[in-house]
Amino acid sequence: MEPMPVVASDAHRAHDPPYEINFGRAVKPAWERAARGEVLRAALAGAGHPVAAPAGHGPGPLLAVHQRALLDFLETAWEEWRAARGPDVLIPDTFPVPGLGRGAARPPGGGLGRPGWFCFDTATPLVEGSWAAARAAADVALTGADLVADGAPAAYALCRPPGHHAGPGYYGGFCLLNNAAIAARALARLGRVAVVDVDFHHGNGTQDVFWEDPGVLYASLHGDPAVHYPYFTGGSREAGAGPAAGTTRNIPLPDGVDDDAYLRALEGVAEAVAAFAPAVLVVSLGFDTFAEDPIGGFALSVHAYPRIGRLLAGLGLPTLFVQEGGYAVDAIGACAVATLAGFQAAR
Ligand code: SP5
Ligand code: ZN
Repeated sequence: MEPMPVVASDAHRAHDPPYEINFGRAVKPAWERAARGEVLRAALAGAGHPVAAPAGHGPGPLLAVHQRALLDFLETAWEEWRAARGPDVLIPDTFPVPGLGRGAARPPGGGLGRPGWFCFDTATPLVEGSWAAARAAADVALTGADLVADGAPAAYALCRPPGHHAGPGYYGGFCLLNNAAIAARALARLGRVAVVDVDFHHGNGTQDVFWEDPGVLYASLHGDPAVHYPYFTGGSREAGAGPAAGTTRNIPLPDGVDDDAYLRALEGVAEAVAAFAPAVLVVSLGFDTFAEDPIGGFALSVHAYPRIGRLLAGLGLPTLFVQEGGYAVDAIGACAVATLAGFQAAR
């Protein structure tokens, strides 16, 4: 079998914020840094995966997921911020919590106050190259989706910045555009789509995008939001709404879960996917489940990843892997290679 194709762009390198803010403290270097993309690419290329550049897909597929106001903001944010004499890292100063400003008819006009309307945390800094990187990451996911739609059994989209925390009208959680959601919407032309999210964190953005979409199943295993980011979403009672009630599945897991416990939970997700009978599978693939990850709370060993790949391959679906988190920079290359190897060995 031919090694799974990888899609990657160099544009991610220009999104390399010097720090982020966690709990009021500067984290330097930022967890989500350019080295992650370089490490993943080198490991996959070294393992024999062919690496292709993305094709531009224009704004259409982005607008199928995100509000124009968010896209316009992200495109112009840097220029506006600098024109208003903002410092060399764009992090919001003020957030409009319910009761403060959301009742206003529109976001504040250009300037230093605007970012808080669109961004929901302090850990997602923008720098000059962030928009170009985010656009390229979405194109990477869309190009991977095209490969799968054109008959490849599977493809891996090396997206950076990641995407699953970005929602229709907001960004945060290191994510600017929701690459997996954008790809899943594009793949909906093939029929029903399942999105399985194995990043350590709940993909609040992806859940939000598909909350009322009965054609897309969103299923996520993640650290308990009672104690982990993004805190406000990912509870097991959140299941979708209207015609899509039941097409969102959240399985929070306790800290310290090991390979066997995790794989058992993923087996349950696979059963839900099979019951949904999708035409295609999108995997939001994070390696922050790894025991040594600096911000995750699980205890997976490297041996979990080929098992995850094998289990997902067992669904027998055309599959697009979309890279999300994973911050143990020395380990994520091996995790990625192992996941894809496990998947391919089972096919
Ligand atoms: C895509 C993705 O994985 N986004 C995650 C965003 C998490 N941002 C907040 C990080 C908070 C770090 N808390 C550190 C706890 C260390 N024990
Ligand atoms: Zn994560």
